[in-house]
This record gives sequence, structure tokens and C-alpha cells, in this order.
Amino acid sequence: MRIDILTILPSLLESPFNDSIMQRAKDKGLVEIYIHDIRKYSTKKHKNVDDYQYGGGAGMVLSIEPIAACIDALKAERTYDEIIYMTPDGEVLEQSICNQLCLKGNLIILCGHYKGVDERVRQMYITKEISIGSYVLSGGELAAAVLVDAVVRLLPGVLNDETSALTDSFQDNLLSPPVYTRPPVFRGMEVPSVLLSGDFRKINAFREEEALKRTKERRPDLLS
Ligand code: 6GU
Repeated sequence: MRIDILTILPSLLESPFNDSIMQRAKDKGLVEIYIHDIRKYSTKKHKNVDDYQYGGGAGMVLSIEPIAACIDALKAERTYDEIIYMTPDGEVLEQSICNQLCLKGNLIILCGHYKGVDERVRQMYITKEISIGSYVLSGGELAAAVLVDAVVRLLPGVLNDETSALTDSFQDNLLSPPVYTRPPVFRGMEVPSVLLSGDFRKINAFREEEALKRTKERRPDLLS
């Protein structure tokens, strides 16, 4: 998979992909991630990438020209399966969307800012609009990092058996059961004895039960 991310704040996207599972995915050649500074595509004197909105009102709007120049340059090299715009008015991200996106080859992700991007960018280029929840971020960069992390970890070969995505919360619409490691007793708090029993039928039954209980308590919406 190849992911091209367009941003006016490239420094915000430097560290999220350089550790742990993301770094391993890159090292294994399972994903290539490229960060593009939209400012480099500005033809203005002072490399502006935004302008006042027509009709008046507070807040700057990202201009279409530098974004179009960057996307056109990318599309001239290869075809893209989706061109995604990160925006609070997009479809709210769910595991099912991540599962679909991890099957794609090439993705472009555009990070919004200020009052957003010129609507014509959305009409001309964008195939999917994604939000990561009902709250407002200063820009789309952190949301893009969330999306990329959630998608890349699903690529075949990124996770091993131990970290398998199949046992993730949400993959079966259930939250994960509680987990424990040594010591068996800490300040009088005991690990549930069934987990120490070695009886895997009982252990699995316990985990399923706890997952269901936790989901009923915390996220009943997942069960309906
Ligand atoms: Cl994708 N962008 C911004 N700016 N805020 C958000 C968001 C995206 N998702 C939730 N809040």
C-alpha cells in the first residue's frame, strides 16, 4: 500500500509513523508513506496556501491551486483508489471503514485546516470524507495519523499472531476482555483464578463472558 498525505503542517506528521508497528510495516515494505507540503506547490510570491472566503466572514480557506497541483502531480504517476479528505463533517470513522481501506493499493489523504478547503477541491477530487469523531481538531493531521495507524495495522504481515487484529476490540463488535500478567497477587488483588487454571475451554468461556459484560456496560450501542 502507498499513502500520500497532503498537509500545510508536515512537521505534525513526522513522528506518528516512525515507531513500533508503523515503522515495522515500513521496514517490511508493506506500506510507503509520503508527506507532501502543500506550500511547495504554491506559485504565490509568499507561498500562500490560503485566502479570505468569498462572501466575507472570519477564517481563511485553503486555496484550490496548490492542492490541485499536488494531486495532479501524484495522479500523473499512478492511479489512486481513494482521495480522502479529513474533515469534521465527514463520515465518522469505524472499524468497518478501516477494513475496507486496508484492501486498497494507493491512497491520497488531504488534511483540512482553518475554515476548510475550497468546496471545488471536494467536488473535483475527493472520493471519501472522513471524521474521527464529534469534536473539533485544529487540523486534519492528527485525524490522518489516526486513520493511517488504524488501516496500516490491518495490512497482512504487519501484525504477528500475538498482536493479531482478529482479537481486537470492535472486530467482532465486542470490547476486549480484561487482561492480566504476573504477579498473581498484587497488594491483595488477585488475578481471576480461571486464568491460572490451564483449562482453555474455561478460559475462553470466561473471556467471552467478560467481553460481553464489558460491552453491555460500556458500549451497548455495539450490540444492537
Ligand atoms: Cl478529520 N478534522 C478536524 N479538523 N477535526 C476533526 C476531525 C477531522 N475529525 C474529528 N474532528
